[in-house]
Amino acid sequence: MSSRTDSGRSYHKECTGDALDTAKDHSRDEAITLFGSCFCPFVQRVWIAFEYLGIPYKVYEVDPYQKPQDLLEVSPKGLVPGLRLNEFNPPRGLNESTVILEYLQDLSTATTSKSLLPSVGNPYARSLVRLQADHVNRNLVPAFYRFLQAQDPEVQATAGKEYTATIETLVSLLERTEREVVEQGGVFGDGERRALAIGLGLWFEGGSLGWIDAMAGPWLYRTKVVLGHYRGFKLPSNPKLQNWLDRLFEYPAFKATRSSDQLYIDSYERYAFNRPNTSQVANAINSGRALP
Ligand SMILES: N[C@@H](CCC(=O)N[C@@H](CS)C(=O)NCC(=O)O)C(=O)O
Repeated sequence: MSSRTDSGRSYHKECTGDALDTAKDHSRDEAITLFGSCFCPFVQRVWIAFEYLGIPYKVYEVDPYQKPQDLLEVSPKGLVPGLRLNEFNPPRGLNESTVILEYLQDLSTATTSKSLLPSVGNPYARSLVRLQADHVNRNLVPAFYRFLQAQDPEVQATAGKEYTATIETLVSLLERTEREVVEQGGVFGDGERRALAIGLGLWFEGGSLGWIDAMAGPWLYRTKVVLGHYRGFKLPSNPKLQNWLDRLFEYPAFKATRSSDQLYIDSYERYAFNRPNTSQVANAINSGRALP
């Protein structure tokens, strides 16, 4: 059943559930301050990476719609996520979730053995993962908002089909990666399969968190919770997709950044009823422009 009445709920300003515990554990000053908002999937992307890579950080929750001065200093459009790099004097800022993800990956390559990407010795595997991420940014994310913001039932039905198609394309890119990077060349033992799957993410049973998990996971979780609630949406019935998502949503670095489902349902009501001036993302979707 999809919910049809706008009850006027607004976005939350503080994490709940596991995410709140994680935020409390990261409330002391550190070399990096993460400017974030509890409902935001772009923030969750980089938060997952901090958790997985084990990079020290402080969480600082801000309201990006109020555009506080300290947020504008690190993120010129006043969008979260932003990073303040306190090791510089004066501190420097960094914004854009995908750029921040690259930054954290580079930091971790220099300091720890953990990686969200396949090794630099396997450029083709890295490119396949980037193709997946490119598809998510170019197609899946905008289609998510188009579907959620569509009001007319016929437009909703079309937008739902288009969104499903973007998930199916992601699945076929994951399958291609599995075929070309892991399966190709005959029979491997489990150890070799696991080694080949490093950086390819939780799609691979027994694998660890990867680039695509961080890039796509936040929207896939909101697909289940928010699109399920407001649009009665069901993911394509594909057992491999379902198993991937079950593993991902319960994976420690992902779970640690999840608020309660109710927080997302409340926070996305504005999008589901396409209230005017919901956000820069919502305005871009309504006017057919690229996302900010
Ligand atoms: N391209 C940006 C998008 C970030 C973004 O849109 N964040 C939203 C919250 S989910 C925001 O800060 N919105 C404030 C606004 O619309 O003014 C990124 O990838 O970091």
